[in-house]
Amino acid sequence: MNNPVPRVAAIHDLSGFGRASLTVIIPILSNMGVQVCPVPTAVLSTHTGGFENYKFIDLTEHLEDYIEHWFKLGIEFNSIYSGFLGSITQIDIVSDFIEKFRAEEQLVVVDPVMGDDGRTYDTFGEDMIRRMRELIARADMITPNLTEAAFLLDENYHLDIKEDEIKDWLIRLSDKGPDTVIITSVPEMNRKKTAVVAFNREDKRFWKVNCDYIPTDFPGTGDAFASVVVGSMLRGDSLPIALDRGVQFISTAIRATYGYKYPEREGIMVERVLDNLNSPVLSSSYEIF
Ligand code: PXL
Repeated sequence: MNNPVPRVAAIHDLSGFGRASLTVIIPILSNMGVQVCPVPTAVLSTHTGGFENYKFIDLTEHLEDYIEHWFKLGIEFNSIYSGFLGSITQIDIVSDFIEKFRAEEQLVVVDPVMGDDGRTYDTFGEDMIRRMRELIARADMITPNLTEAAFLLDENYHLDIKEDEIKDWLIRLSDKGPDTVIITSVPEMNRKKTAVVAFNREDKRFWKVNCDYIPTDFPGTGDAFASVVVGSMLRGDSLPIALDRGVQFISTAIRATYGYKYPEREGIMVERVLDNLNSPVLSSSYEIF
């Protein structure tokens, strides 16, 4: 593909306040030298994590024409990256988008945003989980958190998950289609640490990056993490280096935010740490497990 600046089609909502979805994805990827072309699935006044009575403007009925225009223009994407989706129809639209715009050497990333801490988000029901299981089959890479991985596999979410079990989950998720599976928010050492684990089907290697557990739960961190990984892969980094960059960025952003008495629902102070995206990755971080 002949794009001097790598180009990603980002299929996500735009939540006006609270730092989630497109409001974190665009600055992160732009800062990493990637052109973001949003397919805005919905416009919300805020994200749904901790705000009530938010305004939700569903754009589903407009998406077909929006996407058709891009198709007629012959736009080529180095990556297709989807996240929070509002309905079964939207899951189907992502699936069709992938089919339409599939190209050689392209990275299709599905972040199966469905819930956290063992629960689904307000808008996510059993029928959507079933459809999400089908969508991930079309992806090259998926980035569920531990809760979403459990939903995708119809397993019990539990915090005392052992190494053998998480390896089994990684393999079973990749058996569903994606070459690379990354699971975030995996508790380690009685919750003193949190790990990101990954498996690549091609070389059959398992990777792990640990970070200190901070007792907080900022919305939008999954979007920020997946964006850094996408940006890093598009820059040509290896999978474990992309994981390192993602974890390093999120840890720095959480630390930058946590020190203030700041409402969790407003998310991590991405603006304070964007510069870190272009600093060298710390050595001796990732490990094989
Ligand atoms: O960060 C995930 C996300 C994206 N979009 C909306 C959300 C959430 C999580 O709460 O509510 C609208």
